[in-house]
Amino acid sequence: MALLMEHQFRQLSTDRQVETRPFLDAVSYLPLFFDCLGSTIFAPIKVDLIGNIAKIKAVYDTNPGRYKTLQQLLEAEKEMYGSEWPRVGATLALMWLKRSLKFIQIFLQSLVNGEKDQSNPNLLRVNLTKGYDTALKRYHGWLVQQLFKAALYAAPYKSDFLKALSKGRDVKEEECLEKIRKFLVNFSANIDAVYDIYSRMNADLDYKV
Ligand code: 0SG
Repeated sequence: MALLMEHQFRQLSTDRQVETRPFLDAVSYLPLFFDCLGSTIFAPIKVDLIGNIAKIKAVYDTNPGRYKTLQQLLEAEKEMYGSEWPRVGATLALMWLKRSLKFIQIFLQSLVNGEKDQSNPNLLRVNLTKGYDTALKRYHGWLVQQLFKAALYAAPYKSDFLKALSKGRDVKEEECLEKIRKFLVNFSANIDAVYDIYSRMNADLDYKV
């Protein structure tokens, strides 16, 4: 759990604007989350996430003043790219990144809510499937959906996952879940705010990969 708690997302102010720099700082630690799933078969997912973050950061670094908030960044790209937008630039990268973040959010929320397979309570499949079905499934074609189903069998036991999140320390399950609950407060608020930007600006696309 140390992994998440050491890199908390910022509390949003009342206008719910997400500042780009702190958002990028916080998400830059999330690829490590996929290391906690143990198997190297999750490496391509980590690479995809790192690519999204690098793309947004590259755009932000060209003009930090102009792109102070994520909404300003999208508005600037909308103007810049015209009819190509939103399937372009940092807007496209953030569209996919937010889905991976939503997957993590729903997975962790399901875990702390105590949802489990009663006959295999130490498995994470119920929680991972809920995250996947909510955040990603509709954007994946048949092949990637089958890959997800296969990857579920490489997922770690809950106890091993929680230990990895705690950087190898033996922490009591309830203590760990309590820290995840705290992490989820700002994390979820940031993700919801990003989803709202895409919804307000009509920037989300519904194609499958
Ligand atoms: C979900 C399957 C899990 C299986 C894991 C093991 C097998 C690995 C096989 C590889 C499949 C990995 C999943 C990656 C899928 C990606 O294709 C999609 C779409 O990616 C976007 O495509 C890029 O992220 C964009 O990058 S950008 O920054 O440059 O903008 C862009 O390239 C875009 C293409 O856009 S287009 O030009 O077509 O408009 N990525 C995702 O679906 C998100 C990551 C999935 C996380 C899944 C978590 C599952 C955890 C499993 C646990 C059991």
